[in-house]
Amino acid sequence: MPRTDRIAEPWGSRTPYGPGETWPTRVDQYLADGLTEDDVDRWVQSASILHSNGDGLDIAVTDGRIVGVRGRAVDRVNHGRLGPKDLFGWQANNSPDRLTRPLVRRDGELVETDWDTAMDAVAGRCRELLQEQGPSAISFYTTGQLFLEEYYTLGLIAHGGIGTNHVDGNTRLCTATAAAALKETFGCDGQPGSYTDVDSADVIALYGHNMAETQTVLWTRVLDRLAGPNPPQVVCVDPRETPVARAATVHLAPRPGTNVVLMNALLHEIIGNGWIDRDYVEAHSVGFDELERQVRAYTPEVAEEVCDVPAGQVREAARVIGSAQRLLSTALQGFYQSHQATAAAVQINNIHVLRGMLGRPGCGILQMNGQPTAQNTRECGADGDLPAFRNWSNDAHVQDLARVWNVDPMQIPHYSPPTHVMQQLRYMEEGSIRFLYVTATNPAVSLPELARIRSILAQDRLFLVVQDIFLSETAQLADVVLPAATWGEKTGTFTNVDRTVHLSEKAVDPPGEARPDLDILVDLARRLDLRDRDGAPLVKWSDPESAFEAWKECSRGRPCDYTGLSYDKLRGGSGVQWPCDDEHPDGTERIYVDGQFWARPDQCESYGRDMVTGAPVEETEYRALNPTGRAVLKAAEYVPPHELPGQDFPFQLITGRTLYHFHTRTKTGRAPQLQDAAPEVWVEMSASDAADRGFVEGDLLDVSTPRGRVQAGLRISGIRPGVLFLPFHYGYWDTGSGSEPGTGEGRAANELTLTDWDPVSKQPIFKTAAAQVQRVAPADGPAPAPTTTGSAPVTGQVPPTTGGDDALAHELVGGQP
Ligand SMILES: Nc1nc2c(c(=O)[nH]1)N[C@H]1C(S)=C(S)[C@@H](COP(=O)(O)OP(=O)(O)OC[C@H]3O[C@@H](n4cnc5c(=O)[nH]c(N)nc54)[C@H](O)[C@@H]3O)O[C@H]1N2
Ligand SMILES: Nc1nc2c(c(=O)[nH]1)N[C@H]1C(S)=C(S)[C@@H](COP(=O)(O)OP(=O)(O)OC[C@H]3O[C@@H](n4cnc5c(=O)[nH]c(N)nc54)[C@H](O)[C@@H]3O)O[C@H]1N2
Ligand SMILES: [Mo]
Repeated sequence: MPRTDRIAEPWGSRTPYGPGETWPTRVDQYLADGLTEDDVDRWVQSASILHSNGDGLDIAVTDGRIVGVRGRAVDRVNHGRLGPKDLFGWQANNSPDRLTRPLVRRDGELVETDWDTAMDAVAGRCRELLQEQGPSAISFYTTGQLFLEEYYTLGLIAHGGIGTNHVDGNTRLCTATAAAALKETFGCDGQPGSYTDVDSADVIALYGHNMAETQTVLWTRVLDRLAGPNPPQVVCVDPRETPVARAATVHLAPRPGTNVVLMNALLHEIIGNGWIDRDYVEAHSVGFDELERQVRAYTPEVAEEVCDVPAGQVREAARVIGSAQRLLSTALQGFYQSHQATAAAVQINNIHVLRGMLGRPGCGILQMNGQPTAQNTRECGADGDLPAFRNWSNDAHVQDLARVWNVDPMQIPHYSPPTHVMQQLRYMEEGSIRFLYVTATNPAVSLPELARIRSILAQDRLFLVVQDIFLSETAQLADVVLPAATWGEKTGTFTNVDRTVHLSEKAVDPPGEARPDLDILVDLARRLDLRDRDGAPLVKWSDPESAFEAWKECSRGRPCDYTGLSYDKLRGGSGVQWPCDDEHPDGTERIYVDGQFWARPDQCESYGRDMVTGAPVEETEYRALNPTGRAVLKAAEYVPPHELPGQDFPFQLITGRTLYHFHTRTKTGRAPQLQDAAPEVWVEMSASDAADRGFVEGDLLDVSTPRGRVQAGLRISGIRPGVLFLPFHYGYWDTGSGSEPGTGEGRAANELTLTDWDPVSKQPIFKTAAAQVQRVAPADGPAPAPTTTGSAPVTGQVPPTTGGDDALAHELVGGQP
């Protein structure tokens, strides 16, 4: 049975296929400690949790412990394949330093306690503040990594029970722009396309999306198309030479923060050359004249000047996109974590509307999600929006939700937009928010400008509750820490980027006294004595399946209709795409097939926003603009980034990811194969910038911005000149030095990032800051950066990244291993 070092070969071996064919099956499997299938007691159905792809997998259980994973051959998403994080990341579940008991702060120290004491402290402080100040004192900050059932319960508690408008998720840092861009163009969140579009696309365009490293299995699908007959052409827009860039037909490497100019120039060419479907535009869109007028000034020469991309390359990319018969586009953080995030992302939608490329095989848009369950955070309203894409500024939608919840409509805050997390932080700084309940996110590493974040979270007057599985950097600042059960230890559902819903079943018991997040939230609602308008308990369920059944009712008749789904229906199969209802009992592969959108004024989730200021559009304006619910072509002019390089800070700093780690590494840092592949922070710089300064591979550099400094080993990579890249995975926590605060200070990229956001989606800017570098010490070896990825070295003798015997995983093409 073939085995592959999946650290050295993250995408595994090729199974080439041609356009319109079915992607062959390849089942990947990894079992720890030399175990074989004969040693496995049970296989339990689930899907992967360390990215948004939703790869179906089964969890191997032996003696009540997780011992490995195997891809599900039947799954529509991965056809059996798994990525390195899927194969090795589950080991964190078994880590000896999991939280096993609740902690409370006594005399400045976190000490172990029992659940009653901890939960009474949380509910008690919440009630006190509600009496003193009301709901405006209370805020919730959640994640894209819990399950649907948990978000729906959290949203109900916060909106329907406590009545606070201060509810958001780390999805604000992640996919707020995906949601915003879909709302702006189509009136509603929800991805038009399907992963199967990869199978038939003739052009695949990736905008600020390093799919090779961040959705490795989806990229494997692209690689298999590239290796087969009649391969698609690939367009990549990224300032770094990522694996995507290396595979591209055309690679545009713009200056960070200039995406809107580039997109407007592409549209200038597409419209100018008449590569548009006039009938489609006429029948199904509004706003063409304004868009045409707006892009008129953005010639390829203007793009060359602003973006520093040769005009000829812009023309070439426009020609490839403009002559595509089946165009698939994806976008992610290179577009979203930017000062004009939504303005840039909607131009991708515009290309599809102009070319009539929607609702047909190969013609998808994937305004990507990043986190595994971010779609559910948004759908269930745990990001502050109202559940099932109801419009908070439409009274009829609020009333309808109040009916579902059996509460007074006035109980549900809808007088102003939900308070996004960056605004919540301001209120905490000013002292009006005094209670923050954090679930499954680590803001002390992942939010921008960490010195400020630490000082906000550490305030005495802020009561901080952290529900996590480890004593994260954030948990260390908490007043109460609640130990959670995680994936594999609890049951629930989640939905990936292409609307595929998976069931993830409990495989093993959680460690110690850790409890599923759903249990903890239900307990909180009970202790707060939250009730509906008839005096019955507000939260009417206590197990995941009943929560799912309640959610189904909330989604009935909405775009994300789940009423045709059940746990039983999700068992054994391959994942089902919403909407799934009486009309579409097996789910729906593509939405908007007939140019019908959820955009009518009485239907839409949002009336939209001004692209430059972010001000909400009034209902009356929207009714005038789009009375019949067509796609809206939104135009946007370019505004330069707010912080530009200058004499003192001559570089532009971008931050992001590497293939082997997930976020703040609480899971991947505890998986030896992944940790060893990228053990420490590094900084990337171009060969010409390094040569100008006399730097060589491995030199220890001090990278600074007006907000802080980080020390990192230099990797000379294929990044464009003038730009630096730092991975953001490395907080204080260090596998070598324990979980003590302070041990790793000066490592986190967010020491350097700025407090600023896109005016439309409110997504913070992680991709442009002005920075400078100095050498601290000469190299004593190459930088600790992988060689297999966007950080591949372009100079020096750097040994290739490998995983050795411990990273050998089975691959069986065509079936079960
Ligand atoms: N291995 C791994 N996979 C993950 C995750 C992880 O932590 N590790 N996290 C998951 C999550 S939550 C997310 S959100 C996704 C993120 O997935 P991606 O968005 O693919 O990852 P990033 O590295 O944040 O950014 C993508 C690219 O944007 C480019 N970029 C930077 N600035 C600009 C710009 O101004 N213009 C353009 N066009 N490009 C720019 C960067 O060079 C980078 O290669 O990944 C998901 N998958
Ligand atoms: N500089 C910079 N900063 C960034 C980004 C960037 O590109 N650059 N990207 C941003 C993006 S896209 C994202 S998504 C964020 C991610 O930022 P975070 O959400 O802060 O990162 P994670 O490390 O995933 O944190 C998740 C936490 O939840 C815990 N956890 C895991 N599973 C469970 C569970 O089942 N229950 C509970 N209760 N806890 C659990 C983990 O131990 C961990 O502490 O970072 C953002 N920050
Ligand atoms: Mo994300």
